[in-house]
Amino acid sequence: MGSDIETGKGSPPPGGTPTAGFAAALAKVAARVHSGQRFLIAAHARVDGDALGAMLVSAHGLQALGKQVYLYNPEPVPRRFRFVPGASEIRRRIPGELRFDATLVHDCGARHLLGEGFPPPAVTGPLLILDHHEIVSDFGDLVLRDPTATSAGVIAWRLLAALGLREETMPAPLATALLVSLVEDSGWFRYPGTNAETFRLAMACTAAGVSTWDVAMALDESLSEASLRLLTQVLPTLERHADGRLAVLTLTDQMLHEAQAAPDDVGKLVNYARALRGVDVGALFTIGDDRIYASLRGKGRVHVGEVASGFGGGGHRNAAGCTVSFAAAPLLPGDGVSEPPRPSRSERIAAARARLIAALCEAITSAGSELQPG
Ligand SMILES: [Mn+2]
Repeated sequence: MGSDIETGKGSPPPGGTPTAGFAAALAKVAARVHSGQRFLIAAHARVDGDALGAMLVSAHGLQALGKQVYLYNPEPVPRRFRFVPGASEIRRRIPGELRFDATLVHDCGARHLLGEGFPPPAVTGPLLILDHHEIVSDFGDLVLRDPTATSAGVIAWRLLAALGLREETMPAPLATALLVSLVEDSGWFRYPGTNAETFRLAMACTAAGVSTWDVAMALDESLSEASLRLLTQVLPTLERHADGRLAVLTLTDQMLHEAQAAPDDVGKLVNYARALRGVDVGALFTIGDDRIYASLRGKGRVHVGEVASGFGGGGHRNAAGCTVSFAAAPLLPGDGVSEPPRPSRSERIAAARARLIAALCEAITSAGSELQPG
C-alpha cells in the first residue's frame, strides 16, 4: 500500500477544469444546439452504461430546453440499462421522412463505431461529437472532447449547463441517466478517471432524488442465472502470458449455448482477468463468426488504448477494445501441383489470437515492471 500515492500514479486528473480549447468548442456547440430545434441523439453501437446514460442526459436536457429529440441506436438496449428513464424510447430505425438540425453523437471516438446503418448527413445534419476518449480517429463537424472527463455523460451535462440548466434543479430522469454514466465509467468511483467533478455531479444526482442503491440494484444486483452459468464456462479458459502479467479469458458461441445465455448475460467478465494479483492487463477474447472482439482492461501501467488502436480500435488508457478479423486469411504457399492448403477456421482463430497476445505482451514488456510516475 502507499506506493501508488507516493509516485503520483493514479492521482485523479484535474477534470472539471476544462482547457481553453474545450471552452471554445463548448461555446460553438452550444450555439449550434441553441439555434436548432430537432435533434437526433446517438452513441456508439453496442451501447454501454455511459453511451446510454449520456444519450439520455442529452435527451432529457434538450427536452427541458424545449427541443425535440429522436433517440437512435442500432442494437437493442441491454437489459440492465432498461430501467433508465427514456431507454425504451431508443429506436433501431429512423423513419425515412425525418430530418434533423444536428445529431449529438455520444461516447464515440471513431466513425465506424456508429455501426454500418448510421444515417447519412442528409438525415443527421451536422454531427456534434460529445466524447471523452483519448485514443480517437476524429470525425464529425464539431467536436467537444475532454479525456479528463469521467464519462461522456459529464460532457453532455457541461453542454446543458452552458445552455442554462442548473445542477440544483436537475430533473430526476436526467439525474438517473447521469449517475449511470458516472458509476459505469468510473467503476463506482474507483477508476483513476474519478475526480472532484465526478463527485460533485453525483451529489447533484442524489440531491435530485436518485438512490444509489436503486441504481446499483438495477445495474449490478439483478444478474441472470445464465450469467453465472456462463462464468463457469469462461473462467476455466484463463491463460497467463508475459510472466503472468497478461490474463486472457475466452468466450465462444458454444459457451453461450451451453449456458443458455444471451449476449446480455456476458456482463463484465473481463474484470475477472484484470482483478488477478500480478496482472497488468486483463483481456476477454470473444470469438465471433469471422473476427475476435478483444476487450482490454489495464491497471494503469500499460496503455491498452494504444494497443487497441494498433488493431483499428480505441478507448482509454485502462479500458479499450478492438476487433481482429480472421476471415480473409491469405492462402498458404502450395507445392504448385495440388490446391494450396487453406488454413482451417481454428488455425485462423489461433493466428488472430497470437497477433493480439503478441501485441499485448510487447506493450507489457516495453512498459517495464516498475511503476513509473505520471
Ligand atoms: Mn465512456
